[in-house]
Amino acid sequence: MAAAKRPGGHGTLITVAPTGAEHTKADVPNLPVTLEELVAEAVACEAAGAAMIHVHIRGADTTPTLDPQRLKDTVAALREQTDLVVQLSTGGAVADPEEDRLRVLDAMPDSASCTMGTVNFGDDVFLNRWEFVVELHKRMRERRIVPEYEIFDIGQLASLARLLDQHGLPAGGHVHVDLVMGVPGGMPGDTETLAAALRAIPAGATFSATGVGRTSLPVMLASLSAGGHLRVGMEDTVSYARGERVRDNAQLVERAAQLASVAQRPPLSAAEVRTLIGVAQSN
Ligand code: KMH
Ligand code: ZN
Repeated sequence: MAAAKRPGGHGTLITVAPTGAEHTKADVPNLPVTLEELVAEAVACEAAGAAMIHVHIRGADTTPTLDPQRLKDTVAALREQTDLVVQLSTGGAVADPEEDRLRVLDAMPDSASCTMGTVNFGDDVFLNRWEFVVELHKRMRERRIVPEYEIFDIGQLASLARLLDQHGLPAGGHVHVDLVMGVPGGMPGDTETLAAALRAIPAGATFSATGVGRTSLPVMLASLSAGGHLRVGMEDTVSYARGERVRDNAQLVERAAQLASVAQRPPLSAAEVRTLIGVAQSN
């Protein structure tokens, strides 16, 4: 865990994942689900220190959708109103068909998630067949979309090594990994597991980490201590502290930015993150 040797070690990439596909608007009334709510949250999160946004969208009925036109409109609105690196989720919701997930790339985001294997996901299964992962990787390369490899369990890092070995580096030539920890069915969200995962991360790769639910803070502190970057947001946690619900996504970004600054690795700007992970600069 040689923090200083990892690219981007001088600053912290903070990604906000504001919505996700799991929480309902009925259960979490402050979850951003309309385009207006999403953009307002994105603007506030950028001001608080976020440089990238991991986006799941919702339909008019507030349930998750991968509607192509809505995705394009979302990318356009976020580009218009913010400088954030726009990352679309290709994970979607657990029941989304592979074809719909692949079609997400036609919205031409800066970045897209690419989960490196199948994992139990609470009572569901988040299915990511090998052939599907390879197809995502290939289509992202063709479109010059920079992947963020989502890792829910340590074995998926072996799959990432196999992918890079068999199919080459992604667009931008840099490998960035996001450890999603604490999902029931995936790897636990604790320091020991993060340290074990880092031993399997490709040389030269950057990584961020996010802890789901109550693992949010331990994972954030562990990642900072290991030279890693951070993802926070209501996709992953809707409680701010014991017995206290999250006010909004900016509240989570503010805390991440404060902790990153305490760690002497203050938030990176969106432009710095574009350079770090190999996304073309915006105009
Ligand atoms: N909603 C989860 C089933 C991703 O965005 O790429 C998958 C997920 C991963 O959130
Ligand atoms: Zn997601």
